Amino acid sequence: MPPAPRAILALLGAAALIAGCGGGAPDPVTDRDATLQLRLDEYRIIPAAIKVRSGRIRIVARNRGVLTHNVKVEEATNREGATPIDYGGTATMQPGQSAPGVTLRLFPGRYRLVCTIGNHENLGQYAELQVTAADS
Ligand SMILES: [Cu+2]
Repeated sequence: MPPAPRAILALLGAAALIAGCGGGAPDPVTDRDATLQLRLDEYRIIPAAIKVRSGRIRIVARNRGVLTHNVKVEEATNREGATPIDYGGTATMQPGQSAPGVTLRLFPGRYRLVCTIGNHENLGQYAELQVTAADS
């Protein structure tokens, strides 16, 4: 007996979810009003790739998870063992809490958003932030 169409759709949905998480480089979400609206849970920063214009950038984050989380902006470095430069970020949020908006001034370049609590970053709680020149 062939599987019901509903079951096939559910499988396709699951495959799309898997493809959208972690694997490869996701299409960055382009932010136009210089405010990064982030959602945190175990162990993700959503969206996982963001593009924004350089200048004053506001970070607004909400913890939708069951553990405490934060968001820090770091230099994206591939240098082994190098301590990344910390550009600042939010305070630690309890589950269900939002962080007061934090405004940072970022130059064009590639940055990494990470949660610095415990080993959350190693568990996948990070996002890529691309800052483009203001006139691009
Ligand atoms: Cu975390």
